[in-house]
Amino acid sequence: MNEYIKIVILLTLTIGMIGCVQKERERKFIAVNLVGYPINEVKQAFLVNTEAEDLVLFDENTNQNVAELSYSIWKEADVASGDKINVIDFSDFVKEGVYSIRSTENENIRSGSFKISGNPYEEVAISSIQSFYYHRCGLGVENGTDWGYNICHIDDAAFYHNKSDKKEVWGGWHDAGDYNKFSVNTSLSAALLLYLYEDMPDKFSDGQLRIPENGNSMPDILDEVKWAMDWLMRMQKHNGGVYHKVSQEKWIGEYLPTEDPSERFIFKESSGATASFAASAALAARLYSEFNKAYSDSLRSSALKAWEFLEDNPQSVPLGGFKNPPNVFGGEYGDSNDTDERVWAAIELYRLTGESKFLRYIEIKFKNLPRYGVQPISWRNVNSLALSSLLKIPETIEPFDLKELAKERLISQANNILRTHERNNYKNLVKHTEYYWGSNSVGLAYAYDLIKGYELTNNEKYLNAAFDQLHFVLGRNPVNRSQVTAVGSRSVMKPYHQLSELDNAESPVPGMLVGGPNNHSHLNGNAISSFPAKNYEDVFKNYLVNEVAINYTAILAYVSGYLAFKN
Ligand SMILES: [Ca+2]
Ligand SMILES: [Ca+2]
Ligand SMILES: [Zn+2]
Repeated sequence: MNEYIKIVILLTLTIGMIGCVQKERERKFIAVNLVGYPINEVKQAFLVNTEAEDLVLFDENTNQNVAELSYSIWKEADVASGDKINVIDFSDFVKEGVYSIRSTENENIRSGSFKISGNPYEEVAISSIQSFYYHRCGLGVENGTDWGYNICHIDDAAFYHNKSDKKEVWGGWHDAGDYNKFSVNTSLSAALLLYLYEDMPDKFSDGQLRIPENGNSMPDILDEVKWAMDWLMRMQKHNGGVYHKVSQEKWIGEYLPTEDPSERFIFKESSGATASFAASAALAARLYSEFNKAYSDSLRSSALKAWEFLEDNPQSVPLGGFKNPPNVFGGEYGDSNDTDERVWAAIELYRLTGESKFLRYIEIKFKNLPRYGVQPISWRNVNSLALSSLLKIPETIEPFDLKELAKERLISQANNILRTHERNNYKNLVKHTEYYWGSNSVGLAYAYDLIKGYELTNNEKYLNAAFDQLHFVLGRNPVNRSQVTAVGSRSVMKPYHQLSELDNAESPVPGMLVGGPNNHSHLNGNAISSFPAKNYEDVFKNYLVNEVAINYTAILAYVSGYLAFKN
């Protein structure tokens, strides 16, 4: 290719890009939380890239205009999306119903419909928790809905490094759009659901979910998590270590769970998986004890055995974190720093046993925990979970007050997040540089930190900003679509979730959070938009933006559950 042709192509591309940017900027719409707004909270919608003097709140049931609306203008365009936003505040409107916001003169300027009701987020929380049932591996899923499937993957699995040897590791949750199973991600997801239960136990009951354990007198959320904990216990070795994952060698295409022909293998143990398991099993042992003492005892001894492995192996196992062997592709979930997972385990084991050795470990390691820049909760970073759990220890901790230090760190983290919130015109919590794979879960992880900031200070500014992130995920965003499958009046309908794509049901499994806008990796190298927050499409094959995952949905469950049930 000669230089001249290169320049022509470059110019064409550049002009194309400008055209594309221009077109994106011209997209005019009204962005709302497409589920709705609680009666007594702040209610805001965004009029995007246009002005309109004639906005009304339209009652969808009576077909009447019920209020005239005004807005305030935000002068600067939003950095992540390029959008110019005008804020419509209708907090004063407190009548329950189903509404939309419309221009009376331009019928193209209208929002999707949304509710104003006492507790619009209860259905979000419950459907996100219910969705875990449709990730269960190793049983026939059948509950009278459209998304059942026959028993799958009962042959899990042979050891990758010794293929003639096998161990029973059926059970657990399929990780994401695919069917592999990862210990660190399962422990994290289970723990988030358990913390939600711990923080508001009277909101969770038996009979709440459509699962086989409905009616066994244990709260259904605990039954669902038990399915995962049972699997994690099967993943434990005799020496206490926990195998890192059960997975195929490489991706071989899309199948229904039952029809997946891939051979699956158990990979070696890692200290990250072992420490995360020790934390989640100790937490579970504490919460299950009032319902099932024998089960709680077995979780407790498994958690203590995992801790023994960690004591025997003070360095990361393997050094540098888990790596896929050569010729193995797909999820790696490697973590080069397991200190945060170990501290989290020690905190949960202290809360379970009261043994002073765990406290001594926390004291020594605590000072070495990285100070917060801003790090969202993930399978490789559990600092926020560890600190917020530490703060639930009722007594003062000697010799120096760890709790004061934890409190100071969590509040400083929350304040950092508020600064992003103030800069973003969409009032979400993700910096424009943070639209990488899974950005929706990053935003909700920050909302978790804000909820902790609120609990520590009672200052509503943290809580309101957490609500704003939920509004973003549920539709008040640059792509004008709820990022939760089949939840909200306009939502993700084509997630990368093999079951939802291949089954006969019209709608995907409801309640799953997709990864969301991703500006760091593009399908076939093609960016969807030149703006980070608009690199999203509701297209099955684009797993980089539209894949679901248990850890995404678990953080959605925590945040939506907390905001739904806090009163
Ligand atoms: Ca139950
Ligand atoms: Ca880590
Ligand atoms: Zn399965």
